[in-house]
Amino acid sequence: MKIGITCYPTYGGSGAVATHLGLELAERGHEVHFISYDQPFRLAHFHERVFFHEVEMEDYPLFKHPPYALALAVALHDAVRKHELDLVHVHYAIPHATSAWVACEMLEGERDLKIVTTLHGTDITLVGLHPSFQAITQFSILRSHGLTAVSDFLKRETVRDFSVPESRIEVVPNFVDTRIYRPGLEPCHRATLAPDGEKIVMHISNFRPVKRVEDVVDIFARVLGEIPSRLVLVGDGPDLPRARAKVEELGIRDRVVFLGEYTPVQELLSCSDLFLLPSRSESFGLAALEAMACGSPVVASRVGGLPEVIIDGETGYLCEVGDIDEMAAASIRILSDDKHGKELSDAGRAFAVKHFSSEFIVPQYEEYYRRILGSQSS
Ligand code: GMT
Repeated sequence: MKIGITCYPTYGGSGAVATHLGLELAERGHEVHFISYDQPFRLAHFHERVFFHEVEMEDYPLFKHPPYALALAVALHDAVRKHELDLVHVHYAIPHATSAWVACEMLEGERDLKIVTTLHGTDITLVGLHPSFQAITQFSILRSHGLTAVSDFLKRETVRDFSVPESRIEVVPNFVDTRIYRPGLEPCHRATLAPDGEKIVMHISNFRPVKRVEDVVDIFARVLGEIPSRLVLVGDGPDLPRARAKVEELGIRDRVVFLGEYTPVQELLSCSDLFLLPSRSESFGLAALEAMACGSPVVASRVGGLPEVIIDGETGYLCEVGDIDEMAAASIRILSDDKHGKELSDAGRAFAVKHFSSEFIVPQYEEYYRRILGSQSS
């Protein structure tokens, strides 16, 4: 198949999943064209069947908000015509599903383009619900020929809040390449991150308010009271200054490593003893899955799709949002008992391999595309 993929190219789960999917599809013989305003952050290597098309934007003094959705529609339209794409798969509904619909309308009578939209999270649970976006989001996702959600939770939310018939949404969970994301990667960075042999507590995100990064610091400070440890914070975003301020306020600056944005996160996760994800909302929690695949137990909030990824008491612990005490107690339980930590680590890795490995999930997308295209050809 010839497939177009549109995603946000920046640090974040939807762009990560879209990129890994494109690369896996190319490995399986498909031709893949990424269409976005920048090269996706995890699209690092050359592949003979992978192409990137940058959306061209014209700046003009009249535009307070440059019309990216229109420029993307034109870029999709051009890519479909030029490369004879069979299908365009957009990740995150806003504005991608709308742009894809416009491109499809522009191609009417010329090419029977199919659109698949994958709903990732706040496009449904937060941004999409805003009065300025709800109607267009509902309209556009209903116009997509195929609609997938990354968790059962997100499917339920979409059915409830956007009146999309249940039968229209296929749940295809996020996935991880468990050959790349695995425990014990060499060279191991443990000695650099925790030179005195401390336990390593990690958090990776785009530091948006939904991630509750101040909770991460608060939980860690309580852990530090009991266990020699270091906190490794990876990523950047609007709440990074808050995290820094909290670290200063608690007087633990020498125990916290701020690494900023770092793409090959598996190199870090494979030496993590505990991953914290105390988010207020999380439709899936890709970072938690990547941590588990690398053998790191996870302590997270019991929200959204996280209970579909983390089995409470078996692969990590789930606690109520904002319950710092409970999250700290769970963290200390894991870090103070190596045998228990190892059990959770092994179980998490096994669960990730069994349910969320790319070999298992990518064929589900392929099969879904074939269904949407109404043919069995490849
Ligand atoms: O929806 C978002 O907030 C953005 C998106 C992203 O690009 O990081 O995150 C969502 O999609 C990820 C990939 O499917 C999920 O793992 C995240 O749980 C989800 N974020 C939220 O629901 C807050």
